[in-house]
Amino acid sequence: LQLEQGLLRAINYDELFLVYQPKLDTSNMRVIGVEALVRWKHPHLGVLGPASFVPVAEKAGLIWPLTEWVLKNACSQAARWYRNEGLDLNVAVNLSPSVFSHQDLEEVIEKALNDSKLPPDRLTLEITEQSLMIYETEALGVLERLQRMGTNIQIDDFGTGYSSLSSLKHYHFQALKIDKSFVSDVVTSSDDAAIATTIMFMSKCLDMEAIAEGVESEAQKEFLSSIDCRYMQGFYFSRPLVASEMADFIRHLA
Ligand code: G
Ligand code: G
Ligand code: MN
Ligand code: NA
Repeated sequence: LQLEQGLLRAINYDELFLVYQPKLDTSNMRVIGVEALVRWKHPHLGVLGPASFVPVAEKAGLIWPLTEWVLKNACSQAARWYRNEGLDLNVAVNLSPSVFSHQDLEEVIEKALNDSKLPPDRLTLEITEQSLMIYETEALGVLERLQRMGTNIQIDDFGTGYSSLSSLKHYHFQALKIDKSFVSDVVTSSDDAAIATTIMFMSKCLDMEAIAEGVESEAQKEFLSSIDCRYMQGFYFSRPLVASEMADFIRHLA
């Protein structure tokens, strides 16, 4: 209960902040975008990760204001990077399944884009397979309209949810994100290697991109490259950074 009450205060009084993890094209070592990840600088408990408060937000009916806060701040930061530092970065926001039941999702996204003046194609929405299952018809309609608006849709944690192969057939997403649970043992587990290879093959057949997440080692990167996976994200390249660290990170990559 205390965490619940604190969370409302956190949203309204900016105790939340975002960190941004680069997604790379490993064929040329360019940053293709960044994923915004929310943190809570709690006055007594220190910095909390989303695993400890997103479920609280869901239960307390605060997922909606939290999502609005994240969208607004991620879009403004992307616009600010461009204006102040000449960094043209696509920013990705994670959407919980429950926000698809909210009627104003499109309006809120449009408002975040308008207020920040961020072009829609600089915003990516990361959704999970669960979103496609629970709200199948609803979500697909919303996603279609959001994509028509110009935003990119990527399927997060791909392969860990109830399979939504039928929605892949009906709907063209920009990318599948290969879940880090498959990447972590991809070098030593022939099962995980087979799963990663299959997801790569499937994404290619369906004309979608694939991004491997949770890449932590050179050996994982090499294996993924060998199955033609060029887009990667993970601690091997960079941990999530605060906004002011991004320009330096990109400069040192070049
Ligand atoms: O940030 P971390 O690296 O600890 O992320 C843990 C989980 O929290 C991931 O599944 C990630 O997708 C999720 N997450 C991070 N930021 C957000 C957010 O702003 N909204 C939602 N709904 N989930 C988030
Ligand atoms: O579910 P989602 O993909 O949005 O989760 C992102 C989460 O993964 C964040 O908590 C982020 O900090 C974490 N993460 C990012 N890169 C790595 C990595 O290389 N290894 C591990 N173990 N976690 C990572
Ligand atoms: Mn994600
Ligand atoms: Na993920």
